[in-house]
Amino acid sequence: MKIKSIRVFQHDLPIVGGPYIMSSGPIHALDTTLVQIEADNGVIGWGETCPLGTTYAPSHAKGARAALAVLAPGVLGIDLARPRAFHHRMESLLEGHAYAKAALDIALFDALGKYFDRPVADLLGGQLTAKVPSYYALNVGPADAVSRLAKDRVNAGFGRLQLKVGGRDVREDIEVACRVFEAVGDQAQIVLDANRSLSREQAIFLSSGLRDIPVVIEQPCATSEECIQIRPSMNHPIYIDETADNLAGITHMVGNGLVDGFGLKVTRLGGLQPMMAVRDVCEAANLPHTCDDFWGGNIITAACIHLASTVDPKRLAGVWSAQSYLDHHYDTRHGPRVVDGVFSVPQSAGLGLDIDPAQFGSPVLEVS
Ligand code: 0XW
Ligand code: MG
Repeated sequence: MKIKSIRVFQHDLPIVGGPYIMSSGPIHALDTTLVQIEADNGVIGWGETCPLGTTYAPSHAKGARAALAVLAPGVLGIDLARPRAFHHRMESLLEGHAYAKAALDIALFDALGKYFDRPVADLLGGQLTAKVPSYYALNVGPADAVSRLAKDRVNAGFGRLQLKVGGRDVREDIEVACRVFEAVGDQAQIVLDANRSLSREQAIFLSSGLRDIPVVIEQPCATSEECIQIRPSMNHPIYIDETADNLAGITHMVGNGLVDGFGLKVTRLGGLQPMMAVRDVCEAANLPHTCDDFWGGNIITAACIHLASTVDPKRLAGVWSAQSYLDHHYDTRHGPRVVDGVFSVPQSAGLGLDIDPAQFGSPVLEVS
């Protein structure tokens, strides 16, 4: 089953009910990239990558499409049934750009699942659960509004809330976290995600101000080293997200007991194939982690759900999806939807999506 052709599409994702506000400021719209792989037996697979703007991480939408223009011609003819050989070929073509390679990786697994008539989860070791918990990210905002939304989201079934903090006086973040805890108490796990924005001093001050409240603090500082340095001074578990960007670094942190968990993004790590290794390293050390991504539509969300279903539920910290900020599904019938705070794991072949490429207009790249 060899790759016969690859088409790449650009697609705008306006944020409804937005903007999405993190410590780095408001985000009003995103630019996603979709990849369609067609095999010589006619099987079609879809992938996606959607960086979070141009400054959140070393990735951006035009960079993804530029990388795919280098990769696509070089992977034609590759056997889709050999994901490791596929990744080796991509590594021989382009250094880095994991977030772009991930789109091809996800399309490979979608096609492979369709060929074998099995859900992608079964290609990742097999699902352990039929449903996976989602979690809700609350914008940086005033205590009244954030605590009200927190209560509403818990009432909607979310068991985990991610409070965006940073980018303002830390005392405001402490106030908001206290009010959210008052509003939801032990009905939800509360995570404070600074998205790298705090100094070590600010992070220690934040944790000290919340010493009596059971929260997780995610990526408080810009580097893993800073987060590791302050961890002994913190009153709360520390998760690493943005700087958990390669297997070797993650293995080092896990093997040396330097972190308490991870916010993991499938495309940041290069796709589902490398994410299986990260999942298994976390499992070996009994470390919790999410199965997330930067942003994206049905394809990215489905990929995260399939992977999450193969994670031991005791260690799955949740699946975040941008879907609640989007005004459309790529597949209106099968597009993943959160119901009572959980996603159902697709049981049909591949990612479980039936996507009409016409919705994305003409491809920006087509190789065969
Ligand atoms: C909440 N997310 C998974 C979505 C946004 O991309 C940020 C990210 C995070 O946890 O940092
Ligand atoms: Mg995070």
